[in-house]
Amino acid sequence: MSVQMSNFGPLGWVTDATGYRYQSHHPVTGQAWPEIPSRLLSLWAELVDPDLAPDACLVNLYDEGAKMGLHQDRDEADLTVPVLSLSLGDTGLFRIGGTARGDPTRSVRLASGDVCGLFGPSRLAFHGIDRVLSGSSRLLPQGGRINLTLRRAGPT
Ligand SMILES: O=C(O)CCC(=O)C(=O)O
Ligand SMILES: [Mn+2]
Repeated sequence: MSVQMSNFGPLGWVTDATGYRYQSHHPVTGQAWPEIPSRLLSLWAELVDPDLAPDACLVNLYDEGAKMGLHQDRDEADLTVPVLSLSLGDTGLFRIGGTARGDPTRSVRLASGDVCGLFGPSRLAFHGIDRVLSGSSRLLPQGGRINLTLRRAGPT
C-alpha cells in the first residue's frame, strides 16, 4: 500500500500479512492509539450523530505518488453508520462510484479543509484516491495529503 497509516481512538484499522482488522493497539509498539482530537469529535457530532460517537479515526498520509485503489469501507459492525472524512494539505483526486465494483464512477477534488461523508446509499459506494496534486497546498511543510477518516467500527 502506498499510503502510510496510523489511527486515533479506541479502535484502529490495521493491515498486515494476516489481513486487515480493527484493533486497540499499534501493531509494532503495542501502545494504545491516541485519543480522537476533540475538534474531530465535534465535527462528527454536528454532521453525523451527536448521540453515537465514532470509535475509530484512520489517519492516511499520502506522499507524492501515493494512491488508494477503489474499495468499499465494510469492516465496521454496523454498515448503516456514515463515514466522515476531513482532508488536509494537497488536493486529492477522489473517485466514487456505486455499490457494485463495475458501476460508473466520477472524480471529485478533495481540497484542504474539505469534509466528505458517505451517508445513506453512498455508505457502501466504491471509492478511492487516484492521485494527489503535489504542491497544491502549503499547509503541510513537507507537502503531501492527510485524510482523517472517522468511523463507528464497533457495535452500536
Ligand atoms: O483519502 C481519502 O480521501 C479516502 C480514504 C479512504 O477511503 C479510506 O481510508 O478508507
Ligand atoms: Mn475508504
